[in-house]
Amino acid sequence: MNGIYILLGSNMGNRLEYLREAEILLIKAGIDILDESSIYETAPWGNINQDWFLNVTLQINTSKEPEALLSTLLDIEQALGRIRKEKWGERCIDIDVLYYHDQLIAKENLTVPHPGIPDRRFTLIPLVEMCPLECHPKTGKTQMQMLAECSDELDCKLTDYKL
Ligand code: PH2
Ligand code: MG
Ligand code: MG
Repeated sequence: MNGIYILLGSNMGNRLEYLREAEILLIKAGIDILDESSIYETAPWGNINQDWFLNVTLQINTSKEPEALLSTLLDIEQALGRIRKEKWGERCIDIDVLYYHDQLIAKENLTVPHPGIPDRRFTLIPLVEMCPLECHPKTGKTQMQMLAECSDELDCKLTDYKL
């Protein structure tokens, strides 16, 4: 995997506005946005009793190490008013680190690559759009291969929304 990829998700309130605000705060924090996927409207994974999400993946550049990047992302979630209730519960904004180049990190608060990638179409579909042939640093599988093998069948609809 060549690059740093993050996933933004929102399923509360004005979802598109939350994604846009998050992007503005990322830039304000000194994080460069190199590329972005389309925005997808996605069925809730894990806890189906909640509203659909908007999801988008960004390729970023930053001099921050993974832990410092995570802490910036959590600050941005907080600034946008995220309140953590239950695991996989509804959220106005969630920002996850998917890949940090080929780094493998297994810490209590941070696992990279994100362990959910192979099981989630809402993550794999935008990744395939951006970097289909980049390999997962642990399994060596391309994003395309993972999508082909993914058993998740939840809807992931391309939208015309723009950040
Ligand atoms: N995030 C989750 C749990 N479920 N479902 C969709 N469609 N999109 C998400 O971003 C998402 C989810 C945990 O962070
Ligand atoms: Mg998440
Ligand atoms: Mg998160």
